[in-house]
Amino acid sequence: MITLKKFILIILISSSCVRTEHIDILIGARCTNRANEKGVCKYYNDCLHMMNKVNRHEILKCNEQGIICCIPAPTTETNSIPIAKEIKSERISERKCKEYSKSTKSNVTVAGTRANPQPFITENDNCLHKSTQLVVGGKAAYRFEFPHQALLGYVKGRIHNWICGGSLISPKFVLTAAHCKVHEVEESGELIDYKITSVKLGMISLTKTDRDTKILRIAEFITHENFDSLSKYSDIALIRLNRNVPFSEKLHPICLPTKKYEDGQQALVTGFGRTDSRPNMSEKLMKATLEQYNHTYCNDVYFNTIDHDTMICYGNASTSNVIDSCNGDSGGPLQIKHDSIDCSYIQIGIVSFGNEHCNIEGHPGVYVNVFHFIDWIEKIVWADE
Ligand code: 4AZ
Repeated sequence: MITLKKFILIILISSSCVRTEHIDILIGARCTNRANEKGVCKYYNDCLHMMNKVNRHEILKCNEQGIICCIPAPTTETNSIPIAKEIKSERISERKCKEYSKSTKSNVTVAGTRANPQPFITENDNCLHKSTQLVVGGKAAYRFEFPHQALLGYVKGRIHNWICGGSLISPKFVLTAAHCKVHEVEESGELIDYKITSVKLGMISLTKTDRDTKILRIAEFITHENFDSLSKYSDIALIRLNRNVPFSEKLHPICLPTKKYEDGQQALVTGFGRTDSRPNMSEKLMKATLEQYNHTYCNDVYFNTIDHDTMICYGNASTSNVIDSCNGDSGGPLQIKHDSIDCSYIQIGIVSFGNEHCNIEGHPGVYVNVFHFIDWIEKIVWADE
């Protein structure tokens, strides 16, 4: 529909629209209108969105012959294409996840054939954990199945213990639980603090190492500023390693989540934590499938101490064979297979706490909701990007 005002405007401008050489010089010149908006001199016909200006006095003419100061249309105008708002920019952790997954591929040169003598380069997929099988009960992981799994080492005098878990998330950072900073042990009636000193990667066994196992020193232990050791709120920390870890198909990082997962979501927990009723850590890396418990139920079990945003509860509903994480699994990852990036896992939780007897029926374990802390992680891990 054309309003009377717009009609007058068209007559006014089109009647004086004569193109001469002198006018061509004006076209493209910068101009500023009375509202101090910046534009470019254009023929009225090349700037039709200005038709929407209700007050024609706002339209500044660059000359008297149909050239106006054309102010670019705002992107929020109703007639603009509404895609700009919907384009979701990729998080740095997503970009890094794709980049790191390339370490599981290698380029190989294939010799030419008689019919096609030119050699060509092709990509080899070296992924060592292709299966997406779920695990029934706790089971030993196979070699290189969890290439991001870390073990944290503690020292007191000449005694060295591997106690908490962690996960490699970049060449220099391991994600873990804040409560893993120190390890308290009762010795002859006294509480002794063991200090964290090292990180082990690329291992399948608690104590044995081989040529794929790496032991690194800790440069810095960064505890989340809101960590509360009593409630275990914000039980999340980052370990800065003293050097970069070279990636391969045997050792590469886990990805961070891009969303919060729902009740019933299944995930794998891994660690060297206590199994059955044995008092010691497991010699083998173990894996178990758990599922997300409803928040209200979990909050009831833990006497209203579970924070809905920062904590998630995972357990196993089986009554015959209760599966759980346990002492020593703390700091380790709760993960799922990546649905779109080949050979990658996504870490949705960090083992935080639970019932001290572990496999109690109807008693899920409590995990840090990693998704809630993505901004905090990204700011530290990829600070220079
Ligand atoms: C621990 O002390 C621990 N069942 C970790 C997880 C759970 C219990 C205890 C959850 O490291």
